[in-house]
Amino acid sequence: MSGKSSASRTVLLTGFAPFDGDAVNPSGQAARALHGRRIAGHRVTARELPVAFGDSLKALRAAILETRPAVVVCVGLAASRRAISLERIAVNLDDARIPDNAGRQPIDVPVVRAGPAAYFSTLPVKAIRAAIEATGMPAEVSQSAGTYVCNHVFYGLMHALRRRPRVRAGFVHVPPAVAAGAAGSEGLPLAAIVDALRITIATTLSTGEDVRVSAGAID
Ligand code: PCA
Repeated sequence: MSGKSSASRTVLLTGFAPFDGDAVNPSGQAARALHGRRIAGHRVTARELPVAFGDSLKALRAAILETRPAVVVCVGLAASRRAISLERIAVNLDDARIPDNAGRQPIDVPVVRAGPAAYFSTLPVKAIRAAIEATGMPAEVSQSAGTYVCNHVFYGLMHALRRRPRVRAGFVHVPPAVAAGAAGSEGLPLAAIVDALRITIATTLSTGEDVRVSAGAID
């Protein structure tokens, strides 16, 4: 391909600012660590999103327009999880347990009025899980990104790209970052989280169809 139709070589990687009283957010730190890195012939552009309903999506949409990415991976912290969580489903629901950083706390409202109930990730989540596990790190496919700002961003991302199926996109929740060498019960070292995100991007760029062990859909 050439000229205007040439495929984008940018991977947009977003993390979040700290929230809920924390001083740091490993999702933003890990994204920043990969900014400018080349992965499988693509260049990573990292952005930090505010932990705010509405504003987070405005920032994400502006970054998509600006960078015209081939792949978008949004990342957030899930404080209670201990594995890299490849999110499969974004649901059209904001239901905030705590106020966001702007003081807003939407309860039981859709992310997008009259939008579909849910979108699926278009990242190859099973192949990514296998690739991360092969390095000895814990990884899982998750069926819920919650109903807070992370799910809001995930749903808004998939909605924004609904007519651009060739731009692969999805969401990854990461556990808290712990001191190097302390992997285990409390979380993962930041370097391991960074490596898991690098593997997520590399696997997406090298995988066409996701791993499937059986087919059984009902028409
Ligand atoms: N985690 C929150 C929002 C920002 C973040 O890093 C969530 O899981 O919704």
